[in-house]
Amino acid sequence: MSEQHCVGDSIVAQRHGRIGHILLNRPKALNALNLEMIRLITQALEAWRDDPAVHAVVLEGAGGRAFCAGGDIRAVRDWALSGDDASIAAFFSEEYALNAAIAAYPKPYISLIDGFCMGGGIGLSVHGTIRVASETAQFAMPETAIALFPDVGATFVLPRLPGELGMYLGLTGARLVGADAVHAGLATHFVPHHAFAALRHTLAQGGVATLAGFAETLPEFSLAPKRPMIDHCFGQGSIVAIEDALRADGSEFAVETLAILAKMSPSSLRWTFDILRAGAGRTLAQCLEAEFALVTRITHHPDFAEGVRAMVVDKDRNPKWTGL
Ligand code: QUE
Repeated sequence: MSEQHCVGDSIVAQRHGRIGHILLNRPKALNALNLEMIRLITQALEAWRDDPAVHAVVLEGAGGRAFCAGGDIRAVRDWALSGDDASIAAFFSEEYALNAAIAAYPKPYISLIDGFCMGGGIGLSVHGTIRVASETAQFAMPETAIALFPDVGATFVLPRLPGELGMYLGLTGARLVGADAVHAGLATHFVPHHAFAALRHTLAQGGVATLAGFAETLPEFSLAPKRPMIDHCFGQGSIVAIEDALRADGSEFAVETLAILAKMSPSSLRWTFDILRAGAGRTLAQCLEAEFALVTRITHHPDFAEGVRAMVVDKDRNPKWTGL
């Protein structure tokens, strides 16, 4: 692999000592994943798989504000509006293939996560062996706000989080700060942001075992007091039953959660509920296959173009759902 790069590259892949280092490098777009980045990451992982000089892969986001804030959902909307189904299929099939390749990678795959880690960013990190979150990290699967659903293998991961946390996170898009992400199981280590440069250097010199020396005392799980209520309400058998349970609970948190659900695409809530429940009984490969079947169908639903318009393009945050 070439060690050359220019500043405009969307991905910078270089070997530093014993690690292959991948920098997601579209900081102005919060490192949102486009097809070029998906292809370049895939190529770097393939090149390092059988390279004995590379002991582990480390992934980071440029700019400090985001690890990766999602996928290039604007492009997907444009393809949906112009009827370019082939581009939509290429984008999601290659993204999901990368998620599977990360899960199967034969070397330690370490994500160092500062700032936003959402949607596609979760897919790039959560299937790897080690996910280091700093106190600035914010994890979320916010797709129901744009009439998508938690994909990139989240239909495998979310049902395996403690209790009904995954259903809660997937339906509401709630954000978890770094320490909470460790408690929930999306991240594996909590390391302060100021130690990332030293961690990167030490990993390159000493390999993965050096990580243990960087662990910070984990603050308590801020959702711990809410867990019984979340498990009860989000363990119901339908969206209607979840909403009824939240109303019956009546706590401030339940009322806020109802208000969040009321803003999401109603169609999206229903297909998210169904695919998360089904994901509990599927392998990762089966989950990705089911996600691909669903995503290529629902990107044609009018709520998707409208959701991306409201949340990403015009940013008025006021989508007009069809209600179908
Ligand atoms: C819900 C989402 C996404 C979102 C906003 C939501 C999403 C996504 C982006 C995003 C972020 C940064 C970018 C970009 C898109 O925003 O999935 O092009 O530069 O990728 O409310 O699901």
